[in-house]
This record gives sequence, structure tokens and C-alpha cells, in this order.
Amino acid sequence: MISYPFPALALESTVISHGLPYPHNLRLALRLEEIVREAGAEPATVGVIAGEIIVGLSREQIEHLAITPNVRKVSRRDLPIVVARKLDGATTVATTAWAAHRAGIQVFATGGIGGVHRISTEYAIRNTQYTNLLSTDISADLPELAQTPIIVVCAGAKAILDLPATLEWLETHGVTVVGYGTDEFPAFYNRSSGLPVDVRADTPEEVAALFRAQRALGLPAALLVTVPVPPAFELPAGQMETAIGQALAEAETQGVRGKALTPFLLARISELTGEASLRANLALLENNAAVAAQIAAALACGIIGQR
Ligand code: PSU
Ligand code: MN
Repeated sequence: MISYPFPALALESTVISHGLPYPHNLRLALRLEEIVREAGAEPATVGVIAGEIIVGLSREQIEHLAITPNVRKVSRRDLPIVVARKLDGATTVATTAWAAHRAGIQVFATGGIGGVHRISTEYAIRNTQYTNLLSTDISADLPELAQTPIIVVCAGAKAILDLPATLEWLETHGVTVVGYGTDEFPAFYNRSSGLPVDVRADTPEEVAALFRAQRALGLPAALLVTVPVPPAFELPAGQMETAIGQALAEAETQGVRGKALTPFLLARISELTGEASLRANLALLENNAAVAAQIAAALACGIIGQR
């Protein structure tokens, strides 16, 4: 794997293959790379092509992942499979962070991270005979954040997830959660969740200082930087709750589980909430890429300054 010049910024590809509809996904992927370049950083979109884990996909490779239906969603446990079988794949937050860190990249921008899924009360009651098996669906993104030292810039997590449980998980596993210009953990389409972050940072330099302190202490975790959706694109919270309730109920009656659950919920939510949620999704992704590029630049300055 190649080592990247500073300041580099990693971008994921599951959001391209599974998180947004075509052609918005392709336009967005190319636009994010442009935003990063305009901010003076080098974009590296991560994905898997014919079994090769690529940090810095070409335009043609990004097009391929955006256009091809049913590209495999590659989380950590899928890595040996796609490599051995020489398959194509879209990397999640977990595998993008893993690959980017191995390539020497210190900052990664995405939309929303995976987390602890909500579990319906009915499901819990029906499955009490399997008490040992009854754990919630927890994204591989979370343990990755606990063990990979990289800055992950996101808009929090979608309220399709259990946000309090997700934050508890991060606390237990030592992941510092930063609110960028906010004291609250953002809920993707909404700027606030009512849940506090661990620390607020208002500038890229403050984020860079937190990351440097974390590295100097030898802590193994990621620094999770959460940026609220730009105010003009925020959706009314009530509208989201209705759509989320319906999507979760449908997932349950259709028996959608495992890796299919998140893409199913994302697709249903965007169908149910229409244009407004798509616009919010695109706006926050662009905003996160811009903020992350500034953080990458601030980190690179620090490194030069220390030499
Ligand atoms: N949340 C979103 N959009 C996304 C995802 C999550 O709002 O596109 C994607 C990310 O790639 C994330 C993955 O890493 O879903 C998490 O999937 P799972 O819950 O199956 O781990
Ligand atoms: Mn899962």
C-alpha cells in the first residue's frame, strides 16, 4: 500500500454504492474530491477493485462503484473474502478507517457512522427464549473507532440508530467524541440530539491539538469529530421520527437483518422523506469534507512546525 503525502483525506465508498441513489452518488463522490482539493488537501476515496484494496480510487473506479448495482458492502469481516475471491467492494467507515490508517492518512470524512441499532420491544419480547443471543446489532464501525487512531469527521449518526446506546458504547471503549461548533451530538438530519459530546472544538487547530494529545498519550482510538448539518438543510425532527418508525417496522416484518439492515433503513428513510433528506445528506457530506480538509491542513502545519 502506498503512503500518502500530507495533508491527505480519506473518503469512503459504501455511501456511494449503498447510501445514495444514482446519479446523485456519482456526482457527490466526484464533488467531494473537488472540495477536498480546493481546500488544499489530497482526496483518497477508498474501495476494493478485483480484490485489491485501493486507497485513492481513480475516477473510472469511482464511476464503476457508483454505477454497478449490488456492489458488495465490505466491512471488516468481509475483507479476506473480497481479497481472496478478487471481488469488487465498497468500504464502510470501519474498513475505510482501517485502510486509510494503514496508508498513513490521519483524517477521514464521511456522512454518518454506524452504531448500535435500535431494537424493537416486540422483537425483544418474541426472542426472550434466546436470551444469550439477544444482543443488539452493533456496527463494526464502533470497534474500529476504538482501535484505529484516525480522525473521523461525520454528522453524528442517523436516528435510525439508538444514539444514547451508541454514545455509551463509545465511552466504554475510550473513543473521544468532539462537537465541532456544538455542545451536542448531532443526529445527522438534525443539528441536535439532546445528548452531550465530550468536548467542543470551534476551529481545525483545536481538533488537531486534541488528536496530537491523543497520539502523544499512546491512546489507540479514533477521534470522532461530529459536525452538525448546515442549518439551511436541517429537517424537522418530528418528520424524521415518523419515517424512522415506519422503516424500522418494515425491516422487522420483512425480516431484514445483518449487513442488509443499514442500507435497507437508509433507502426507506430517503424514499419516505424525499428530496429534503437527500439534499440534507448531500449538503452535510460536502460540509464534512470541507471541515475535514481544514483539519488535515491544520495537522500538516503542526507537523511542519514541530520539525
Ligand atoms: N449511515 C449513513 N449513511 C451511510 C452509512 C451509514 O447515514 O452510508 C454506511 C457507512 O458506510 C457505514 C455503514 O460505515 O453504513 C454502516 O453499516 P453497518 O451498520 O451495517 O455496520
Ligand atoms: Mn450490523
